[in-house]
Amino acid sequence: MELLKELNNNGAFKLGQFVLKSGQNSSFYIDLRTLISSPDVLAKAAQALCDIIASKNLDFDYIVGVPYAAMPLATLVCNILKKPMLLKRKEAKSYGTKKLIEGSYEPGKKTLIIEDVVTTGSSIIETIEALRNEGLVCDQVLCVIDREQGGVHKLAAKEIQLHSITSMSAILDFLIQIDFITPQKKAQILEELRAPVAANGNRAICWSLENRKLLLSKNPLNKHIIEIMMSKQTNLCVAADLTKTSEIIELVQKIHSFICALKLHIDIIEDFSWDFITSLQTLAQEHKFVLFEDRKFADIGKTMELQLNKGIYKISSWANMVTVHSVAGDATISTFREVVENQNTAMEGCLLIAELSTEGALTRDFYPKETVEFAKKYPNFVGGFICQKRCHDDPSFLYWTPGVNQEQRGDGAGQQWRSIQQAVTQDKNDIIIVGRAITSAQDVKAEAERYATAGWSSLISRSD
Ligand code: 5BU
Repeated sequence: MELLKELNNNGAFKLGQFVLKSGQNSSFYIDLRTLISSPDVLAKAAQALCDIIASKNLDFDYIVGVPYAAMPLATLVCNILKKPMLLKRKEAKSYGTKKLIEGSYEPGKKTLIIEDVVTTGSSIIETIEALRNEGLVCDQVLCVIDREQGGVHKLAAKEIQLHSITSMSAILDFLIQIDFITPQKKAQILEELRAPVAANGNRAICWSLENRKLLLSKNPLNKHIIEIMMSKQTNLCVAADLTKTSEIIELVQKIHSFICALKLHIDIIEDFSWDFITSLQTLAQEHKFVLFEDRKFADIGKTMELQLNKGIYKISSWANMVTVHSVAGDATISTFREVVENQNTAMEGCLLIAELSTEGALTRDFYPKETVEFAKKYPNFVGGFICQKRCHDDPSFLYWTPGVNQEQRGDGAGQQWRSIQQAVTQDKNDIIIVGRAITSAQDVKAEAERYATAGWSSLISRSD
């Protein structure tokens, strides 16, 4: 009760219209990110977990927090109980030991798993399977909140016992007691959560930017872009395919209010200089847009790393995002994690090219689908896709599309253009990438405004 009060005071329980990770619509949202921002509440939650360990007499040798949200909690519990911790990586390291589990352990010993919120239990099962593969014994899980959405049964089927401090119904009862919700509201929330989650994504996923932002706490690139899109009301990315730095700066000075991203091909610029990069960065900072280098990386991981960090352009030092071909396989994509996580780079993430806009492109058949599978493995730094039609049903990704021109249909050199209405309303992309239609216009500023207005109105009037 004390902990529920604290969580509530810290804004952990929210009423509104939300889309959950499962795709379910819900009028209630539990935001436990507030835990790490409030040291007192975090400490209280850790103590409550220790109390359960004592009252249930749980016996174990190590503690593992399910990555990432539960790791701080697990650390505090280890500290209180003076027990050693193990770390489970989300993906195996691409270098050195390639281990999934970090820390010293002996096979056959017992591990207690700690989680913040349990929904269906799938991330716990993934963690436990990795630990069991290392020969560790793992059959007890301790969580702060059981959302009562089948987690207990799913875990029991794998011989795992779930213990929780509190549950969805206990939280809703507490919120009724403090007059935050009515009993009718509780019934409605439980009903919403009972709605089945369709594996094929047929359910009505809410695609509004407002809701999508909630899914993005772990993806800095998309969080940044959605914030810009919402505050500037634009889904326009201009492709500045000009060859002189002065032309690009002049272009940006005219169009900055209408764009969420500026896309460059740095290797077509004839008079590249670091002053140019500094000017672009200042403009991007002042007028809120991201710098997007459309480098289309496609090589072994080590070479991509060099191409990102070295050479004349040192792309990762200034570009917030880049494009990557999936053709070289998903292991090479993991290269980007270290670049994105390095504090000294500007990189926030990358887009995978699922489908090119050109006539006869080989990015068809199995290709977009396999590209999506790669992206799903790296949700923290793959922001989404370059595609022609929205290639996946997950609203936490953004779908960027080139090949947009309101007047013309092709450039005679393979490029295929279609209208904004086709690209956003029919093909369900989020961000339009427009080059020559704007850069070659008589009145560049007016044209950028026209594309931004039409793009945004198509996006916000789309229901899915
Ligand atoms: P356009 O002038 O609107 O055709 O410019 C489109 C830009 O998008 C240009 O910079 C291309 O390099 C880029 N592009 C594309 O057109 N098609 C693709 O499939 C990919 C990138 Br990926």
